[in-house]
Amino acid sequence: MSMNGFTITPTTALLVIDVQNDFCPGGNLAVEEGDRVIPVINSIAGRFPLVVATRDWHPQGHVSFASSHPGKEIQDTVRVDDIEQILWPDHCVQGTAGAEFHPDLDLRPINLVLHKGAKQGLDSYSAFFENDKKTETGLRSYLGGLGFDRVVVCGLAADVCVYFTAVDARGIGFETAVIWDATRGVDIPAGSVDEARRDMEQRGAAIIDSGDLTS
Ligand code: VGL
Ligand code: ZN
Repeated sequence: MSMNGFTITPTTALLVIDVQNDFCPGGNLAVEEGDRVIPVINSIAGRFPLVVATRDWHPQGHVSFASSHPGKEIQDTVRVDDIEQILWPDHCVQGTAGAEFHPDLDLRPINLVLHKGAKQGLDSYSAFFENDKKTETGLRSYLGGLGFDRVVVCGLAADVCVYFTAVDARGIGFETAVIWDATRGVDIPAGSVDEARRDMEQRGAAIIDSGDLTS
């Protein structure tokens, strides 16, 4: 339970992060209970005036794949262009079934689908900035151009892409909430989800439940 609420105003967008087969049970980078976020997201998306969904969208041989770094294993880290990169199993490869949205996600309320992580040598956890923290995805301009100044973040994973999206949203001045019952985390190392939650709160993101959204 949270004690917070968050109002869906005419300038509040929903950001649905990476609800893709590879992050759900049975996928290549499965998040425990990842599919449990879907009914929650489906039940709230229609209440928002704007919905943006992201897809992690990596080329084969992507810098974030352990398989691209001979001798390295999953969860090892490498430094590439001065950026610390955690290594993952091959996941969300462009055009594969694992990169598709989970079939239960209702696509009808989605206004924009943003593909991220498509550069061979640069990962993108956040929906706003690639992992160099400089290269924009275009989402800031898209939302700002339409007059949106508030975002509600949900999806996968709580301690990776949801986390970095919420942190960047705060960093560029968006009023921000994260829907805790509409996210699940990787939680490697154990405790990462709690730590991400605390850090998002400290940066001024509201951590709420879907039931706390008011219109
Ligand atoms: C993600 C690990 C690697 C995510 C993406 O969507 O949270 N996690 N790539
Ligand atoms: Zn990825």
